[in-house]
Amino acid sequence: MEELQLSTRNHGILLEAMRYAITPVGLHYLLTHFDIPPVDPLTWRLRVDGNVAETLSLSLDDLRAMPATTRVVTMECAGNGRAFLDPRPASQPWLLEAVGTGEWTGVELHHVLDLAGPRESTVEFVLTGADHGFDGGVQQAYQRSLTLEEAAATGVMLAYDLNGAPLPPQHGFPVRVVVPGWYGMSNVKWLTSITAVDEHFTGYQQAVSYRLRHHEHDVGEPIRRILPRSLMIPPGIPEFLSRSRVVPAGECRLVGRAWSGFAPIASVEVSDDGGATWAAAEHDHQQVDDASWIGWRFTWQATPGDHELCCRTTDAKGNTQPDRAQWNTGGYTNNAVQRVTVQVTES
Ligand SMILES: Nc1nc2c(c(=O)[nH]1)N[C@H]1C(S)=C(S)[C@@H](COP(=O)(O)O)O[C@H]1N2
Ligand SMILES: [Mo]
Repeated sequence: MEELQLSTRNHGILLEAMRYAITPVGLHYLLTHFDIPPVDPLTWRLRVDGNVAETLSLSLDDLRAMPATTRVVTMECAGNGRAFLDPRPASQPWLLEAVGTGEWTGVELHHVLDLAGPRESTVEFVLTGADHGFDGGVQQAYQRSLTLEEAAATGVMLAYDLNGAPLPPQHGFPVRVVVPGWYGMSNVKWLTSITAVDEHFTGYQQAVSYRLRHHEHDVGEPIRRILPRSLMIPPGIPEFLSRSRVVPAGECRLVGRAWSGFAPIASVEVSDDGGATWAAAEHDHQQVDDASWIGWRFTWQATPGDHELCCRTTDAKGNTQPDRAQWNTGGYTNNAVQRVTVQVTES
């Protein structure tokens, strides 16, 4: 019941929606830990405080008057692929759909930080959302931090528009953080304050959750950048209940997307025998944005019988996708290859 409750609130992209280079807003995946908080855009202010020369209180108009930037960013939840792990860590039971690509417009974070003037001793900025709840037994606002260096990177922004319109409530209205190339948890929605601090932030979503731990007492490693992944749009037509695919024999066009938060995509490969043999797919070489997925395509000669289609990608730094999932306590960063079972029928 807990997994069902979460999965009805937090929807994934429908894989066929990967046909759009920019995901229509209602098809972008969604992950909300607590409740969507009520926000009045007229009285809303972003507070910039803590270890700064000048405390700021900025309205939405103030932010919109600052230099604007637009980035096409593929966002993926760190828990994408969690449901394939065994035993399954209890949380949002994502299969492979916790991904989407948005055209985000906002003001780069460093412009706002420069206005406040962080003091020399500042090490991090704590980003706080307006939503509250309990997680791991701890009452909290949703909070994450970025180091001085991470916050100053180009492209890290406070976004107020998605796909050319104001953010909808579920994606963080009126303002959210966007950290291109990082897993979803860093993109704090419903931002209310940025606090400069002179020591590392140890809040729940930073120091307890979102760490890669191999056992309960493992201190673990923080999760940051998105590991490479490729996904195909399942070909043919589905069976309603099992979602298994039926494809007529003959030429079958496979298309999909590939992304990595580390480096540009170097290759995409396809297998029709469960990963025993692989063939190179054709992929886009021009990326609209460093942080955006690319398209790929492959012409498959579908022969009658049952097949397990797989795809995998490798980025320019040599990061690739494993055949099988690596288990960890939180069920994070499982970028194992996608497997799609298809039944090919005589045309
Ligand atoms: N304030 C706040 N920000 C948040 C979250 C949240 O629950 N509250 N969820 C995070 C997680 S885990 C993800 S994956 C992304 C999801 O963003 P989306 O719902 O716009 O797709 O938002 C992140 N930012
Ligand atoms: Mo997430």
